[in-house]
Amino acid sequence: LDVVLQPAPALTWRTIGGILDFYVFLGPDPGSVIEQYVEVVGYPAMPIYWALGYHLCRWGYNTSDSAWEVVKNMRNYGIPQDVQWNDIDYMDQFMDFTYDSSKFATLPDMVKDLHAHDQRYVMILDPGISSTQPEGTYWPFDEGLRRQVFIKDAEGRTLIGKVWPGLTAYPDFSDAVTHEWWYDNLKRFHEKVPFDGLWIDMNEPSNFLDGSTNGCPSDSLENPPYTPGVLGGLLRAKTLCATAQQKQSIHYNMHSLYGLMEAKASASALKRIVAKRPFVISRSTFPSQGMYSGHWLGDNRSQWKDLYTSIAGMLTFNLLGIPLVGADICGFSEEPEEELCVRWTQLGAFYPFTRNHNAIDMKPQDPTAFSPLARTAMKQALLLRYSLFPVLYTLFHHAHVHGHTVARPLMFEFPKDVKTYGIDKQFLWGKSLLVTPVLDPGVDYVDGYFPEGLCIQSSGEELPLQAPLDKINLHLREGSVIPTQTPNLTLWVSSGQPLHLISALSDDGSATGDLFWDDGESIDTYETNQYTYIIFSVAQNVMTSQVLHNNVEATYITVELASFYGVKEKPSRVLVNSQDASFTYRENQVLTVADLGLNLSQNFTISWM
Ligand code: MIG
Repeated sequence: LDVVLQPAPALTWRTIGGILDFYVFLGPDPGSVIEQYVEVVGYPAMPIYWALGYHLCRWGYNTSDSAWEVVKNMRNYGIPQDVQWNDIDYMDQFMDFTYDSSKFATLPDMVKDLHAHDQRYVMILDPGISSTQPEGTYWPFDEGLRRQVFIKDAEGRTLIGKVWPGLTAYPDFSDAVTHEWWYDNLKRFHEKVPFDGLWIDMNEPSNFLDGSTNGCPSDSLENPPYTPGVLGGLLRAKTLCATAQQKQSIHYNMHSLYGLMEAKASASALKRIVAKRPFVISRSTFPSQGMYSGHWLGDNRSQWKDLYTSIAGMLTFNLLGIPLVGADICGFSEEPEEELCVRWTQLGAFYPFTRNHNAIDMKPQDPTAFSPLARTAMKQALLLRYSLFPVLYTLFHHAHVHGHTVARPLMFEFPKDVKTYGIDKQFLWGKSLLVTPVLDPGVDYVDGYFPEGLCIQSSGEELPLQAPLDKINLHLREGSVIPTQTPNLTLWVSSGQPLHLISALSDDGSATGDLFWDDGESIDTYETNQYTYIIFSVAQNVMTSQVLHNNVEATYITVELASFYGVKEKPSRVLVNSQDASFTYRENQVLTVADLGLNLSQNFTISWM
């Protein structure tokens, strides 16, 4: 299909097939439109906790040792990293479910070491299965043939295309038999390399040939009366023949669903293998994708304009019910200057899915590859993200249960302020955190728009903000409470730290916030009542923590510190659960109460007079 945006406020929608379901979502506000849409297509999965940590990847680690070296350097510099990835380099001749036993001989050891440090491992899989190995030497193909899992051409022969391993067959994920075969392959490989998540690429599906080794038949499906504006001007260009046969229908009708169905097979296999929430990141997506996977925005460049457009990309996928999304930090192709990579890591620290990824033959661009100054700035940005983990995790809970956006356009929170409609250089996390990244080279300030009520003194104005190279501007909206934690090198460690509650009081002295908490990895904790949910509210000099739902898992963390911004007069007494407590008050209207030692699973109050 193609969709054309007209100069008038109108879209022209041209599709050449499929079953068309039309819905009109009435809102009335933008956030409600998205909730209604997500209710139809399916709520996004609750991510496993480490999905929200920092991911490092590249194409062109020549050996497992070179990837491992980066992991060790990250640890030595104290830079947070939850997940190490591998691209197609790890495979034996680019074949799925294999690894190169010479260059990647130490891969199992690296994975063991990652696990010993509470870190995780994710590797790439492409759908194309090598079809040219001697019989009996490559189980995925032999077994796939035996079970008839591959897409067939119009004449019923296995359709052969070409991708990284050479000639390949394509699994038909519209068939349940294929899901079982995919699971068996993953399980066998997991016994050799105990991976934690999957990166599924090339699933448009992508083909270096047009159609197949035999081209495609010439008929009205292959050459419809109208061809949408697709790459190459032909339906078969760099993909499979429209006439190819899948279990549920011809490829003509199934094409756009390939990535969705592969994600579904991958998520369900992972669930069975690791018995935890599956982590899958997919290049191709379709409505409902958020139920099975997240998404990265594909091949970008190490350029300032790609840094800027990544914000719109991230926000768009949040509107589509796929909130676990991010662009390749520091850019995929080309090589970033250090300043760009610092600014990108700062913005990337606020992508819901935060991964630095790089193309083959480009020089390293992970944080350890840069000067101490740049490295430190990147580390600060990532520590800031890790300190906000309770906020981010709670936002994903609301995405999962209500269809809320995680990264959110300003207009969602301020739909009456028309000045917010065109803003694509700033965004929010949920309703209360405003991110204003630097998107230009050579500056140490950035202009930000502050709608009325976003900041204590703003009446809706543009303000210049200081932004030296080691800072990203983050503003907490008045009237909100956020839970934070002392960051650490992994989310496993930092998510066990005590909470620090930060309240930004509105002019009338009120604020609210919440926290969703569970063990971070079990499947369906919300659905099976294995979670804790807490509401924080401040009004008339009293903060109340109210436990609305309680489960034992959350009791191991405590609330250590509470700070209140916008307390207009110095209190004479502070009471914690009616007991006098010591406190500090600063002239900039900040009241801090430390050493609280409060049990998170019990209601408490902090009041001042
Ligand atoms: O033909 O696996 O978008 O992230 O590094 C290129 C190699 C295949 C495309 C992905 C990119 C990945 C690359 N892949």
